[in-house]
Amino acid sequence: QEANALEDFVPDSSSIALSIKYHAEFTPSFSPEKFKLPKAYVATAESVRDSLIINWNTTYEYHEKMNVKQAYYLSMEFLQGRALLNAIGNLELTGAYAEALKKLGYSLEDVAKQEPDAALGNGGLGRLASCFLDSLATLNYPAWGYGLRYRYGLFKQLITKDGQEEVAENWLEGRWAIHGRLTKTTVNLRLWSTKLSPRDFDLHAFNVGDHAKAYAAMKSAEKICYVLYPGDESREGKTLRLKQQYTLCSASIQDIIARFERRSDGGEEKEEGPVNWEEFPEKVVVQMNDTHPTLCIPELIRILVDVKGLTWKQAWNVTRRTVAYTNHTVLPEALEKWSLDLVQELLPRHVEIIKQIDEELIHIIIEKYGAADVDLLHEKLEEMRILDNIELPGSVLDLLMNSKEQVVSSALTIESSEEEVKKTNQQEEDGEAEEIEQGENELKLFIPDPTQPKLVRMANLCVAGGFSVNGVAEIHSEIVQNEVFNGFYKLWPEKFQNKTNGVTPRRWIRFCNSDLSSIITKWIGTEDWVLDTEKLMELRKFADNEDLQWEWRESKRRNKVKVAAFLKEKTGYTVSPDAMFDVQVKRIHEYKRQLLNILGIVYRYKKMKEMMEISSPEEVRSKFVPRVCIFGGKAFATYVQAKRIVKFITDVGSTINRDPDIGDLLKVVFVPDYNVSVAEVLVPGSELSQHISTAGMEASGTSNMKFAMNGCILIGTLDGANVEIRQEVGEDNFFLFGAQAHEIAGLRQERAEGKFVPDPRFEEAKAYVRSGVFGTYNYDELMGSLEGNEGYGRADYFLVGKDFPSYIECQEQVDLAYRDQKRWTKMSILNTAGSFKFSSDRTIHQAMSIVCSLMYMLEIR
Ligand code: 26R
Repeated sequence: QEANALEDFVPDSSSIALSIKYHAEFTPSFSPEKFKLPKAYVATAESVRDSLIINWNTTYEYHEKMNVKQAYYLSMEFLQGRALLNAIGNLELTGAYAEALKKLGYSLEDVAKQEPDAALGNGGLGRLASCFLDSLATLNYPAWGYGLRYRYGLFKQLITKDGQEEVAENWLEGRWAIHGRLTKTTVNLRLWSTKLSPRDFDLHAFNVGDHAKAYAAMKSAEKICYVLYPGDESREGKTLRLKQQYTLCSASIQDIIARFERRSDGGEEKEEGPVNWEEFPEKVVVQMNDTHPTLCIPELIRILVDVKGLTWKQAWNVTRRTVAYTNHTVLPEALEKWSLDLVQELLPRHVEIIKQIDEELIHIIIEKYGAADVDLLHEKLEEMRILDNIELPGSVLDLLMNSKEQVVSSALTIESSEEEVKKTNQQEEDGEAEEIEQGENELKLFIPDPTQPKLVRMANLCVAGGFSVNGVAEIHSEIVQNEVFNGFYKLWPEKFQNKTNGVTPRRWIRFCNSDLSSIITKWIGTEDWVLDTEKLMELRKFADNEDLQWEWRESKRRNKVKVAAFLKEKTGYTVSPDAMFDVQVKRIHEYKRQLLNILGIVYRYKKMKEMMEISSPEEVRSKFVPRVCIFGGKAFATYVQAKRIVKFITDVGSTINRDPDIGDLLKVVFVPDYNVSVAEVLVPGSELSQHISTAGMEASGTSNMKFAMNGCILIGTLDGANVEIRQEVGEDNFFLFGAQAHEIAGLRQERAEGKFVPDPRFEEAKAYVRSGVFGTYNYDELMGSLEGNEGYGRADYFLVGKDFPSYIECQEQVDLAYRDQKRWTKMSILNTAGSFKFSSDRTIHQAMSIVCSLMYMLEIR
């Protein structure tokens, strides 16, 4: 009741100012002398936290009382970014906080900038998890997030003369409640960390002075959660990663089970009695964000069988109805496979369980394909088994032998029943023996290859152990069903589905682009679009309206001015807000083809220089639209080729940006340390954004959605969510180029056969790089990878050369469209209007209504 009384209390700016002052004085960790910015931030955050906790408790108590089905999102990554503005925005207290801080002599914006990003993730997969939590809270779904509380999140990226350098960054302790907009539902993100249990602390060693020994155990426990995704090249690295995954799974599953047990036997109206485990899947759904939390499956079975006393069959059935799997990549090198030896060493009981699941799966496969065609069966088992390169279990071998004998003896029975065929018993026996010998030979097919490692294929375990498998965009889900997991799709078509990704319109328009948001609200006539993005479609009818167009352009320009100031601060480069802002920000990866972008720029630069030799500056200006080309993104610390790309981009930038002939016509800027907060500045101020992966390789992409929402026009291939974005915003409002997914295999084949004839413009760009215009760094390796020289196996595997001509021609179309500012602004408005589908609210609604049809939404108001 106390909570309820507090619940109705809406703070105003005076009470907020009081609460901030209170925390500035009484929150430990600060001496009460001066009330400086960092302290203002902590005090403000503490005050916001008070509001969140009230709602959080209310939410939790309500869910407990109603005993609703609860969704658990398990993820090794959550890329939260900053929390403060998001939290007060969702509480609808932004104005009040701004005013309160003003009374205390601060600007909310400056205070908010004190907060370091919580970068507990690498990129798309982690950011998606955070957007989903926002939508779950906003839509009143009973949900929890589970992750790890890494001491060091993603490294901080420095750009030096040698390219990227990584530094560890210690983010401050965060405040972890995610509040839904206009609702009291507050979703908890529970982040586990590890420490030594006091009973394991070697007090004796400590007392006799062996401090090192006493501390070693502490360190060994704590280090599990020190760093996000440590390099897994070394055995040490791999072991640590596996321990991290197991920590997440075991802690979360134990927590989930405890809550289920408490809810099913607690409460006054409920009957006391044994826990009904059959009910577990009606109260719990565990969504695994990629395969990283796969150990949930054997862990749940382990606890149900070993601790709760269920039979194998019961536990397996409960598990199969509880967990679901989202696939986020089809790149073979990113599909997780663990060495069986390593898992055996760390988790022997789980290996027993995995072997049993593998055995169940083998029987299902045999049932489907029969044992008669041994080659077919072998092929299917190779493709679908969870254990790779591991002998068949005894029961399966017996079954295969028996079925061989049955096939043989039934053939013999038919033969002998035919009167014409007269064979002696001896002959028959000979024949039978021969056949069985042949059967044994065939069974040799199944003997493992001792030169190859024994592996556990986590994705196969997820598909076999879960009730649902989904891809993250239509084209990606097609590839999942028809290629990567086709064997499973034929077995269980009903398991497979698509859930096109989305992003939260709160953080990604309303809060990061309040300028454009007010314009949208003004023209639509309501702010409801923040909760119901379909309303954005209403902008379509004003796309040609000159007043809206003018407001729209002015708003974009104000955001560009902010970007220009930001670039100046971070890189020292001065750029003109009158130029087109052309952006590619995402992890640096060969398949994302930052190389295609930068080679396009190289080519453009060369053409400008050539034209300057023979034409007037006016003529050059009339041919090329001035552009600021912005790059950002981190390369995985040990990914050599990606790091070369970073170095190359910065080298091209330093040559072009210093070229006095070029001036504002072209600038190339690499923004260091791209993260969520940097994106919140860049996205609103971008005009063209690049999503140019080799078709079929980008599962979805999510920044493409953020850019489109903010009125940025996309240039891209038919890949991932680009396909659906183009469909929604209209073909005329998307710059499309490049080969399509279904052509890629054939094109690679062609290349391998030496049939590919490169476009002279591509050759020209590469030769220009090699001529040394961009400095003395040796670019042979980088350019060579596009040609397939010796030592670099996969000749232009990502088909940069193939798509280069259509890319630069498409860029000419971009220039043409930009010159006509009316046309461009209309395209921009239509991008925002057409982006309604890409709200994570839509994704979450689709997922929750199918995955948990038994769950009801709870409105806590
Ligand atoms: C385990 C290790 C090998 C590993 C591989 C891959 C760890 C992390 C990843 C990240 C992958 C799975 C990822 O981030 N995928 C991205 O997911 C986004 C959200 O669905 C997509 O938008 C994006 O296209 C995809 O690359």
